[in-house]
Amino acid sequence: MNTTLITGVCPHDCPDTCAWQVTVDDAGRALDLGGHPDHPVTQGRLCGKVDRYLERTYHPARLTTPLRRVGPKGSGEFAAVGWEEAIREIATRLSGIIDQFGPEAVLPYSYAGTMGILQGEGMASRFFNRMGASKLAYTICAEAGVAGATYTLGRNMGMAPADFAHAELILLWGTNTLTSNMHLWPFVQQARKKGARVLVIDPARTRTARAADEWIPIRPGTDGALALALMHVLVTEDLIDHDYVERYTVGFPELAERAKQYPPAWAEAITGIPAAIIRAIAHDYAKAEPAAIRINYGLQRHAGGGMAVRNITCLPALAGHWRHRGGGILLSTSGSFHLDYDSLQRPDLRARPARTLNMIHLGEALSLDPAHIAAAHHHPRPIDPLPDPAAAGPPVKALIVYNSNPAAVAPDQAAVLAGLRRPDLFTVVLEQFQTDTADFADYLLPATTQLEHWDILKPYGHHYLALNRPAIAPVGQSRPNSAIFRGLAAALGYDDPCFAEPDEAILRQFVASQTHPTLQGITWQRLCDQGFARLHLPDPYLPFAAGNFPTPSGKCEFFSARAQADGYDPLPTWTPPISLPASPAEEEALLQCISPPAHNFLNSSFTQVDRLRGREGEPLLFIHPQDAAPRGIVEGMRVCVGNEFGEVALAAHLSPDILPGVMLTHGIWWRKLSPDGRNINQVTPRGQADMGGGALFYDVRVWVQPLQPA
Ligand SMILES: Nc1nc2c(c(=O)[nH]1)N[C@H]1C(S)=C(S)[C@@H](COP(=O)(O)OP(=O)(O)OC[C@H]3O[C@@H](n4cnc5c(=O)[nH]c(N)nc54)[C@H](O)[C@@H]3O)O[C@H]1N2
Ligand SMILES: Nc1nc2c(c(=O)[nH]1)N[C@H]1C(S)=C(S)[C@@H](COP(=O)(O)OP(=O)(O)OC[C@H]3O[C@@H](n4cnc5c(=O)[nH]c(N)nc54)[C@H](O)[C@@H]3O)O[C@H]1N2
Ligand code: SF4
Ligand SMILES: [Mo]
Repeated sequence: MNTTLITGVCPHDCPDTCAWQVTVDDAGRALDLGGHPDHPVTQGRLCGKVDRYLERTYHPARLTTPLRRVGPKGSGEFAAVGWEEAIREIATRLSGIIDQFGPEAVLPYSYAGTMGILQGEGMASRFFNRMGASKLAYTICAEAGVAGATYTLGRNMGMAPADFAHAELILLWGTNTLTSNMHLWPFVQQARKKGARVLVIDPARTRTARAADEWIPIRPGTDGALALALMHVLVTEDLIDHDYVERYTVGFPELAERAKQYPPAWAEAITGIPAAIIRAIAHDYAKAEPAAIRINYGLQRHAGGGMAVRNITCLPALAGHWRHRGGGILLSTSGSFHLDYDSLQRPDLRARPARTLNMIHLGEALSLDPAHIAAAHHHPRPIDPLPDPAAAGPPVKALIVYNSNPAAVAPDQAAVLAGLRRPDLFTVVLEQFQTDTADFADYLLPATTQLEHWDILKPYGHHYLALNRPAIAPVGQSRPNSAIFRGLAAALGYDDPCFAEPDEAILRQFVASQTHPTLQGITWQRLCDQGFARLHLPDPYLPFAAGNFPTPSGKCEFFSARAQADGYDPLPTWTPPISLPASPAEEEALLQCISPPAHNFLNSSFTQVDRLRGREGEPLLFIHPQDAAPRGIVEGMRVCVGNEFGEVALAAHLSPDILPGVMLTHGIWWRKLSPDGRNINQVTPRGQADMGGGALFYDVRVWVQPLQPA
């Protein structure tokens, strides 16, 4: 039997963006999938989830035909319908809504089911721009931290992952590397072979913490305080790289004064980390030649998440670590890519401005109460006003969901579900599977997987752009998102030639249209030949070794005039989370609840793959024995977790690996695969982080009690 090898790339929302190779037989069936051996970050290995990608692609529950709702809203009862009919009927409904309520009554809702530039916000943006639909602020994951990092560094950019191999000290801070960024780990191990120490700062002793040299347990949402105390020690004990600070930073005198207010003893009371340990970390950090920090988005899902990242990103400049290979910080590499999306997304097709609704306020956005709709308007900074309810715009009458599963992943779940249940809301879902959200669709349209369509992927954990070629024909009647939006555009009479362009041509044109020097030499031909290409950056890449911060001042901004103009303290400061207990009584009654990624799922994707769900078992509550005992909770018991937003049932697992006062459950289970048909986003709150309009997924206060007598 002849087989061919086709190069592609993992589409999932993960910093690693692995290149893969698919083995396809003569009959066009994919037989095997593996990590690309030549990709310097993938290094021939995929994670345990995507190793199973063929099981997902050929899953018996894949959606293979368009479906029209036949049962009540939310029942998930559908009947097959032809593509032509489905597209025609959807276009008719949308036209009616636009005629009556205006195009802003249509809300697209999407996230990173695929991070592809085309199947993500490529053709979809063209379509919604031309329509004039409401815009969506993509805040569900990273925006607080992005804003915080940007005030300090100028862009959300940092070290190359491979350079972690050259560090003497590595702080894995709010990141479960072995679970959510496993391709960084080999570089961490290389550093350790040369003697580096690895500390993990996390409320939980994760598998990464167990594999590291030391676990530094920290109370959720208090990383900003830890960073201030580290700065205090660096400043008061003069562990500063004065030459670096003088040449390449602004605001050091003000920062030094500020940091003096935050001694380790102050931070001990907030973070739970003993002052002596904070002092020791500061000394080790200053002495290392150099030290590297990996922060991930876990630590900014809090009310003070933006400021926490702002504070932490000041550290490498104070100690001068940016000078050296292996020194600095990595939150994301996104800001190193200077891709121009205009020719792809065509903002020029929008005839007039439209409101922007924040995706984490979906529940409020779907309300019919103008006050709630007003509250859903994107207002990322203190200076951004909320509109008067009378000016909030029309109710959302049509919701078009693609690349996301908001019924499971969005906070304030009860409000989201109430919105999705509205009989007058017209909901279209583009999906590969019948997710929790798909159950609420009026039309459910089958989408292709990454094996079946073209795309280009921009990673956020390294510097290699990658091309994905389709390896097999679409399964069943499924179509790429691009084709579905093309069809809807035609049915609505959108006749701009851009709606007729085929996928491959769009991508080819996208590559050709890039002009930024970092993209120099990345051609369509090269992507076709090699599958991936490194940005045109020096090798090794030390972005801030000699300053060159892309801030307004060109320096690392300890003092940020831009932050001040946006309504923030211009200096690093302490912004507490909302979940810290306010009194001893609260401390006794309530726990802080965090719900970080499960090892075997990717957000809510892969929960339907039996083998992976089997490995996770069931939705668990990790609780310290010290917190379990007074509540009468024993191992394996069913417990109820709740607060003013909602309740969810979990199975208790008593563990010393979670800080007392904190509970942890892994996300994100489909509600319908959970014992009580709910998931942890029943308790994640309404409200937003200090910056970027980010979500508060790990800034949650809950009570926990047995569901059954002991
Ligand atoms: N296997 C797997 N991989 C994934 C994902 C997945 O669902 N599964 N999700 C992907 C996505 S969307 C993203 S955004 C990324 C990153 O996703 P992140 O949410 O950053 O996930 P983690 O890297 O697991 O980091 C979270 C870690 O931070 C800890 N943590 C929670 N609150 C705090 C805090 O206040 N302070 C500190 N110091 N630590 C805290 C948690 O216990 C956890 O160990 O991962 C991606 N990779
Ligand atoms: N409690 C809690 N909630 C969280 C988090 C948490 O840590 N705790 N993490 C948050 C974070 S960081 C994120 S990023 C969000 C993630 O939230 P989402 O981006 O919604 O991620 P998924 O749940 O993986 O859903 C993606 C969906 O897209 C579909 N999909 C994939 N590819 C395609 C395609 O090509 N076409 C179409 N039409 N569909 C496709 C998949 O089948 C899947 O159902 O969740 C957030 N929610
Ligand atoms: S999910 Fe992440 S680690 Fe797994 S294959 Fe995709 S990019 Fe690689
Ligand atoms: Mo995310």
